[in-house]
Amino acid sequence: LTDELRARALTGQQIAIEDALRAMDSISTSGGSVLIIDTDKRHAERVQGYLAHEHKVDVLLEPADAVFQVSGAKYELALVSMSLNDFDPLRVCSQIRTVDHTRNLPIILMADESDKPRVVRALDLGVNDFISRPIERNELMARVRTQIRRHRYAMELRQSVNNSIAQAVTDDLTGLYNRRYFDRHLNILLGKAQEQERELAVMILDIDHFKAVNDTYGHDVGDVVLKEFSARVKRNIRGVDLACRFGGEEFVVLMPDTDTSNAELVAERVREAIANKPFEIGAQRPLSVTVSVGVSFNETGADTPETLIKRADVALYRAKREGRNRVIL
Ligand code: GH3
Ligand code: MG
Ligand code: MG
Ligand code: MG
Repeated sequence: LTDELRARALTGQQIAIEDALRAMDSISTSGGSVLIIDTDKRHAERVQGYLAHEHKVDVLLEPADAVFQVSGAKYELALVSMSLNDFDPLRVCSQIRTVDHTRNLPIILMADESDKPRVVRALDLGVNDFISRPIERNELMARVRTQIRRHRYAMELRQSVNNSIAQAVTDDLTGLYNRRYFDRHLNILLGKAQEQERELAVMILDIDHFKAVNDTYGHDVGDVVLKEFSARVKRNIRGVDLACRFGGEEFVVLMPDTDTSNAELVAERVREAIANKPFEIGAQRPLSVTVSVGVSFNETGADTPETLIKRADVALYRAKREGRNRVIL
């Protein structure tokens, strides 16, 4: 398909999925990072020899250290022997499944005929595959490739889903949350605040005379200022506060569990963080920027998202009228 046809035929989301699938098709199955867990040194080394020309293979002879070893490195596959002396191989596997960042590690069991009943149970418990001893080289290589391919597919998919989610909720220029995310979040936070009779403060910020920045220095410099402005806002609020680009050069911050005096403190801190240090705009002299801020508070039970925002907006316009570069509650 040409780009134009694609754009017409598919929505953005479909394009993202198509791209992810295409990326997955080109995933290689070699150069894997494999860990063999086996107390039988000779056997482990033979298996290692089978795989070594295609993958990077470590051997762990001490199953007690398995979880430690696996979580410390970026393995893409564990080959676990069903004969581990005093250790229960299924326990080793379930430990690997318990630790957060090894949960998705593929596991292949190396099993004797007599291990079959336990292997079946292990497959039920989430082990990915098994291979019978004596191990046949080509079979081993095929099973290893399959698991590595699946693992890499899954990682790729997880990554691209995470990226799309992140992209859907953020503003491209500033990296702050976007308006859509803000609206949903305000609904949820306000509901919670009213249910639990807790405080919620809303702060709206609007850069002063921003049109003059664009008119004097150009749109690109305006964008640089918007980015730096956002970074400063972010640095001066808490992790639980939610900062979002409301539109243009207007921003809003939601502050849960924040009373009047704390909200005023934060708003003043942000205002100063903007006003006290001129913005670097490349070759030209640093630029003084100021911001006006309006703050409102949830009046338990009575407020809707709209009334809450409206009051902050009224406060903001008072701040503008009274001379800008100030906070009004
Ligand atoms: P006031 O102090 O009353 O807020 O004055 P102002 O000039 O900031 O207000 P106004 O709302 O008139 O101007 C906002 C300007 O912000 C106009 C618009 O071109 C600019 N703007 C909006 N979005 C962007 C953007 O993404 N990048 C840049 N560079 N400028 C933007
Ligand atoms: Mg304006
Ligand atoms: Mg403005
Ligand atoms: Mg504005």
